[in-house]
Amino acid sequence: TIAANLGFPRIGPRRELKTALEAFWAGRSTEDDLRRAAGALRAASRRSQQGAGISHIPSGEFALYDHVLDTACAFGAIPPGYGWSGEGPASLATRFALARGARGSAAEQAAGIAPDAPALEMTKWFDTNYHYLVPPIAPGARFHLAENPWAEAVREGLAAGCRTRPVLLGPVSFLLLAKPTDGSDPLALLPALLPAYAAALRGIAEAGACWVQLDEPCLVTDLPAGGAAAFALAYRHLAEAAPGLRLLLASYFGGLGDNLGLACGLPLDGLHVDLVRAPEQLAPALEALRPEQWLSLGLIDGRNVWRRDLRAAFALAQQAAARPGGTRRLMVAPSCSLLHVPHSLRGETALPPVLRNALAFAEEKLAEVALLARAVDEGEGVARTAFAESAAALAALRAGAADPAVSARLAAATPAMEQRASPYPQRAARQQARLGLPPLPVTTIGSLPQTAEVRQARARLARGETSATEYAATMRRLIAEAVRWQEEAGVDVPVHGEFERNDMVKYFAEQMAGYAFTRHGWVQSYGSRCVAPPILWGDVSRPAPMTLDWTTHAQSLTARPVKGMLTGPVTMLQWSFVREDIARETACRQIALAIRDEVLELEAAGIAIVQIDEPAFREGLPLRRAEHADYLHWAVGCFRLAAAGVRDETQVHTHMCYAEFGDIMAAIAAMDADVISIETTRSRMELLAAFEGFAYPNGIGPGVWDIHSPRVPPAEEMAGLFRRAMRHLPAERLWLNPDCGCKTRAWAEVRPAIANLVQAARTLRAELVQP
Ligand code: THG
Ligand code: ZN
Repeated sequence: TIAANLGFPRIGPRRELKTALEAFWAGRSTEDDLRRAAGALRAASRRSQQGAGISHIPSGEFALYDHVLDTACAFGAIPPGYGWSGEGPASLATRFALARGARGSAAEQAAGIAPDAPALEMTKWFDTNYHYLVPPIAPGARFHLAENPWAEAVREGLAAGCRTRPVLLGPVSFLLLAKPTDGSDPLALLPALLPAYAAALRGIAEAGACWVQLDEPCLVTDLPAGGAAAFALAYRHLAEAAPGLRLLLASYFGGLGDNLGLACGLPLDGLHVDLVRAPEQLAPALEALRPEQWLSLGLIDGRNVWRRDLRAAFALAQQAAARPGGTRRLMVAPSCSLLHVPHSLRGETALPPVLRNALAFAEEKLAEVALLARAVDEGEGVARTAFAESAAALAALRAGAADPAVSARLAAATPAMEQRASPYPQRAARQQARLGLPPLPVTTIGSLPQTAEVRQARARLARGETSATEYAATMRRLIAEAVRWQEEAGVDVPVHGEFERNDMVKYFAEQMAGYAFTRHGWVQSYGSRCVAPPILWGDVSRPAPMTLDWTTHAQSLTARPVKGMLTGPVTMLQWSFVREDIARETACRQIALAIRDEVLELEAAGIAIVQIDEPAFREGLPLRRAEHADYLHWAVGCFRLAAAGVRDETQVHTHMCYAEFGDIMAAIAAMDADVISIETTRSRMELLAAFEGFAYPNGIGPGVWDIHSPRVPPAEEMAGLFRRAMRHLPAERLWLNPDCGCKTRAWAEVRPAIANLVQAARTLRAELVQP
């Protein structure tokens, strides 16, 4: 039985890749320096995996920025304008221009990169928090093997005495993740792509690999028309490409479901299945696989940070070992690549012991994999102590952070608590009577620029270099300056500016019981950007107010209604590593009750508008359509549980970014926020058609300033965009705001942009009176 791995974190135990990339981008290091740093990280990963007892070590899954981008580059799927000659490997300049957009440097110009070449679109990698770059593919695109990074990775490993298993994103998933520029069926390009993949496999075999791993995560989704035929065509072609090379097809992030027969019927040497998310597929997979085929058991969770109950995993492995041929063609592996978990628990010395003992990051997970593989061959005797220890650690965890008051409160929560007192039209009238806002009120999404001063103040507090009193005084001054500026600028609903926050999830998690934080638990989000998700390990409650002081301070300085700013329960859940002893819905409802407490306390203190952000609402959607309704039902319920305790006169806002609302409009309306602000600038208000098509019933602020760009749009441009919105929705329900928070922008951009936004509002209001 082979202990295998599917992919390893790339960012480095201390984010070495981030450091190396950002030094290179800043011109502080050379291409050689960057390549050396990357090579050292790969070498360290190989050593660490060898040390853990893994015999199938992945290679070629490392990427400087993104593996989907690298796949596109290897097969020559590079759009014009980025300085690629059409042959050979794309330069670093080309790759980084694709990833980040042209910077207009002399080096780029010399490399033939158009000064305005935009970054490729970025989107979420299935239901993870990783973002990949979407390769645009022109109609009639031709592919060829422009370089073979997988063969190089095999050679690099062999030179270091390690035969690795290269990992390619499979051709069908690659095409389904790409975006044909003319909107045509991406799978139509498969016949043109397959010869390039075949050439890659031949090169990999020549380099000395025995196995190759082809990742086809699309197999756990609802395939589009022609999907099954595409898989059959692709793998018939690839099986013949390099007869000596063994093909392992990896499915992960869920069960194969209705694609199980398809996957097992392909001419493959092996199939990897995710038995963490879908243990029930083991029996049908064992049934369907041919005796000469290998089965890779994804037994260790690559998506979460918990230690495995090894006896339960071993039971599954034994079930597989009982098949004809027994243990001869078996692999034990994590469920998916370990890209999505932090590197190692070493260094996490500050965690509560009962929590730490129940955790496993990438390195610890590989030790679990190796032990299970050994136990399959040598009998459970070799692992009996470990079995007992893992069970005890998880039991202690469950006992360790339980708070009976929280479960009692949740059990007592009634459906009425998810229901506002009156329907929207009545609430809107009462709110307007209280607030007296002009038509098309102007507001922002909540955060204002995180200047060096703001970040320094927080850092000094964290290092103990300032007292809490001194820090609070700085924050109160910043808030006062921000409120005064918003009044002068003509913002109708000012905010306090969120200077006290870094990450919108971490800030709240730090103030709730039930959460813990790592020191080095970084996970790559995209490129050099990382997040260190908080760990939700116990029952959640809010021991004390979280935002009350800052918000009421801001309100004390102005007669205009200050909007209180909170992060919603679904986003708190989605951007954390979450306990698994209770349902996600239950954990989310606990958070919802904690936020509800804050909402009601803000209301009691006279705050008339509270915004509960849910930027991650859409991304929680399950991969299979059949599971959407259930998720949306409880996610909407959690939002409402957090929001609906207020009186009619209190206005609830929410905010969502990362668009694509078309398919979840009913759920967004069911959240019943009085006002929702959304990102619409980049799609030039096209998104609003969805809101109109659905007849969205409540207030809405379609963003008119794309805060992801340093460009300050003129007032007339914002007004022009907004007039489109006014064609879709009645003016009485419309608000004017940017697309998203302003924390990543500088004051030099925010001041003129907000001035223009207010100017646009004045122009539009005049048109309302005199059309
Ligand atoms: N917070 C959390 N998760 C998230 C987001 C978030 N997941 C999805 C989305 N937003 C990802 N987007 C980003 C954007 C910026 C950064 C990371 C993810 C980022 N990170 C800093 C870095 O890598 O330098 C580190 C931030 C820190 O020090 O905490 O810039 O907003 N939880
Ligand atoms: Zn946003």
